[in-house]
Amino acid sequence: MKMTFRWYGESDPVKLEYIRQIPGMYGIVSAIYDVPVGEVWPIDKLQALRDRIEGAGLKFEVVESVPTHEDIKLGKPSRDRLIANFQQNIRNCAAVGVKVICYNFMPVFDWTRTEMAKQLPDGSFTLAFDAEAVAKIDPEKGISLPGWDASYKPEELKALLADYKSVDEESLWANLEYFLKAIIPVAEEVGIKMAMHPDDPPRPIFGLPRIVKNRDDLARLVNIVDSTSNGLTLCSGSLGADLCNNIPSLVKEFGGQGRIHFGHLRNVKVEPDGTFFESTHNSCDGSLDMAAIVKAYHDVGFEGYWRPDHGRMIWGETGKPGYGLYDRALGAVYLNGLWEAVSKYAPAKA
Ligand code: DNO
Ligand code: MN
Repeated sequence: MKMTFRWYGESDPVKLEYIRQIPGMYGIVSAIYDVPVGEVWPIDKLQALRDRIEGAGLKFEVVESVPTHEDIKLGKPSRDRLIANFQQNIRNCAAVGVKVICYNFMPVFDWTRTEMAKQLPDGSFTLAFDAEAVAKIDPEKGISLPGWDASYKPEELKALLADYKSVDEESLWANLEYFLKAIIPVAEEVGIKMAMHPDDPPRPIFGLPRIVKNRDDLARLVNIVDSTSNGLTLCSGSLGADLCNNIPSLVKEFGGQGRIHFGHLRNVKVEPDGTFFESTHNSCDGSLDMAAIVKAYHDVGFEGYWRPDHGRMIWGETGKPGYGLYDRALGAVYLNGLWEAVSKYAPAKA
């Protein structure tokens, strides 16, 4: 297991030099943020990013995310040009030493929350999702969500939602299949492992289809192209927001097949109706047994990358919700501790 940390580039208030000081930190997960979605990331920008990260004593082997243009998910005629650009991005990432690319196939919205700063009894702030509040939102009347309000103009969002009216789960699967059949051979050729991030939360929202929610979806996805380059980012917090998903058994099944390349590790406190908040990483604070998850990774001999996923905002920290330094650093240290314990006392199964 190689521990990594997400970094948003020079504008990120969390400095690379601080990340370097987290014990056991191997590398940085980042992306090119100033190229429009669907366009090619220039190789010199990627080289500069790699050199900056390596200059700080860390590795740059994981990209999160190469965004998937909506026209690819919608199956529009423009997708062929956009897929060719995505293929070029895979090649360019490989050229600078990237090994894993995280991406997702969620229509319109990536992660969805109803609250960006829910205060917990200990005084910290966290991201939360209220299932009832989301059920009450009528997409026809406009969707206002914290974290997404600035992403689309109201009329853009309306047009996009109208486009998705003709896309149900099966047509989204068909569009994914078309995409995977085009990109996975390129990834294989240049030695990149593609790692699909599951839907967050793992349920349809606002009438939009979501297809990467549970064990059967993951199995269908990896079978579309039978290649280790067609793999997963197993996000414990995203999948764990559905209490029916058993994360250790998903790690055993898909990790055992060599299809998990990237683990997002975080904990969530979940109610039966799917309402949840992001807790500390520790098992005692959330609904997930993090020790069991870590042990499952160890049992399958996991050699890929991990990162602590979102953290709470603590110790007076401000900045991008979920992506402060302190709680993610505590998460990394806790996860490294669990890993050391299972490595010493529960040797990997052959
Ligand atoms: C949530 C986060 C996601 C993730 C993207 C990856 O759990 O990890 O926002 O960054 O979905 O494409
Ligand atoms: Mn995640």
